[in-house]
Amino acid sequence: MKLCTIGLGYIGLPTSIMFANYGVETIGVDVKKEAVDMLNNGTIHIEEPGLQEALEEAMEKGNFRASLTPEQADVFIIAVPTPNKPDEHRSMDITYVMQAIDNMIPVLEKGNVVIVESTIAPRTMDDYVKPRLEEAGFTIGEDIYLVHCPERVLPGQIMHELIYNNRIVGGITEACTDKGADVYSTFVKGELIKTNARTAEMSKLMENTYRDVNIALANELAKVSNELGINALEVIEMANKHPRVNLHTPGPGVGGHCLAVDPYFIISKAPEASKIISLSRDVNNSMPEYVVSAAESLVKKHNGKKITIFGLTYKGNVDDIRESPAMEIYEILNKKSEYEVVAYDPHVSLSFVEQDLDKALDGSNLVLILSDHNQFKELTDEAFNKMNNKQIFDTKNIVQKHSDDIAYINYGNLYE
Ligand code: SAJ
Repeated sequence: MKLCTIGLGYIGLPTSIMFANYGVETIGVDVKKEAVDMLNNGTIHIEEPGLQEALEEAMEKGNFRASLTPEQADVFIIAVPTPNKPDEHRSMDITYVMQAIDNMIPVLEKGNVVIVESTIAPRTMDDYVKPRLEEAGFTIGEDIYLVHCPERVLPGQIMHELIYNNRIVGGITEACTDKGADVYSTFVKGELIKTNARTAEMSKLMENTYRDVNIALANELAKVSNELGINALEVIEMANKHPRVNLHTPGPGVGGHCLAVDPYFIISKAPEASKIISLSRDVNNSMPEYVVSAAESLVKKHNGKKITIFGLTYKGNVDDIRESPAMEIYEILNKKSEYEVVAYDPHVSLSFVEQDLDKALDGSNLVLILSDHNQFKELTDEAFNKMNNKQIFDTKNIVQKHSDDIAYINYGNLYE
C-alpha cells in the first residue's frame, strides 16, 4: 500500500508517520516549504510527545518523505484545517479541503481510496466533496472509494490514542466504508465502527459539542451560585454522587481548536434548530469578561495595581494558545491603563511572557490562575511571599491548600 497524506499538522503528521512505521510507503504533503524541508531532514515542526522518535524510525525504514505536491498513491488522507468563517454563525471554511481535493484529482486513479479526516460540517462529504470528484469523472463506490474518518485524538497523547481509540469510518457507500476500514486496520487496535459519511460527520461534531454544552452548564452554575451565595464546587461534588449525573467543571472559558470551533459548524447549518448549542457557546464566550470583572473587584479591594496571570494556554500542560480564554483575559486587562498585568507561563515563550516567577510575583496584588499546568499545582506558600497582597483567584481550582495569610478564591467562595 502507498499512502499520500495532504496536510502535515497535528493530525496529518502523526498519522502519516504511524502508517510509515507500520510498513506503508508514505508521502506527506504540505504547502509550507519550511515544514517539508525540516521533515526531510529528520526534524518535526510541531510539538507532540513521541513524534520525533517515531519520525526517526520511519526515516530509517525509508518509509516516509515529505513533499510540496501530491503524487500517485493507493490511499489519500486529507487532514487540512477547517477554520470558522467570519460570518454571522461562524460557518465552516471549506477552502482548504476543496484545494486539497483539487490538487489530488490530477494524480487520482481508479481503485484509489480517498479519506477526509478534517473535522467538517454535516453533509460536507455528500454536498461538496462527492460532487467535485464526480465532476472529475469518477463514480464513487465503483471507481474510487470516498470516506470520512474523523480524528478524535487528544493533543499530548496522540501517538497512543491513534492506535487505541475507536474510529468512526463513514463511507459514501458500503463499499467505501469497507475500504476505509481496511486502511485503518493497518495499525488501529480500537474498534473500527462502520457507518455512513453524514453520521460520522455529525458524531464527531457532537462529541465536542456535548463537552462544550456541559461546560457551559457548569459555568452557568458558577454564575448562579455566586449570585445566590452558594458554593458551586461543592454543588458539583454533591450532584455527581448521583449515578446518572456528571456535571463538568467551570473555568475561565472554553478554548482550543476543537470545542470553541466545532459547535458552530452545526449551528450554521441549522441555526433555528440548534438553540442550546448556540446559547452554550455564548455562555462559554462570556466567561473571560466575567473573570475580568471578578479579578478587578479583588484588586480594587486593596487599591492594588499589579495582576499576575498564571497560564495563557487553552488548557494545562500544552503550549497551545489558539482560541485561549486566558489570552483574551490577558488582553482585556492589559488594555486597561489602571493595571500592570504580567503573564507567567512556563509553556509559552512569547516575548511579553515573564519567565522569572519571582519577578512575576514581585509587588503583585493578585494571582489569577487561568491554566491548570502541573507547575502551578506544585507551588508552595513561600512562592507567594513577594506579593503585596497575597490573593489567588484560581479559576481552575487546582491549588488545594494554603495557609491563612493567603486569600484563596475560587468558584466555591467568590461570593464571600
Ligand atoms: N474545559 C473546561 N471544563 C471542563 C473540561 C474542559 O472548562 O470540565 C475546557 C478546557 O480548559 C479547554 C477546553 O475546555 O479550554 C477544551 O479542552 P478539552 O480537554 O475538553 O478538549 P480538547 O479541545 O483538547 O480536545 C477535544 C477532545 N474531544 C473530546 O474530549 C470530546 C479530543 O478527543 C478531540 O480529538 C479534539 O477535541 C478534537 O480535535 O476535536
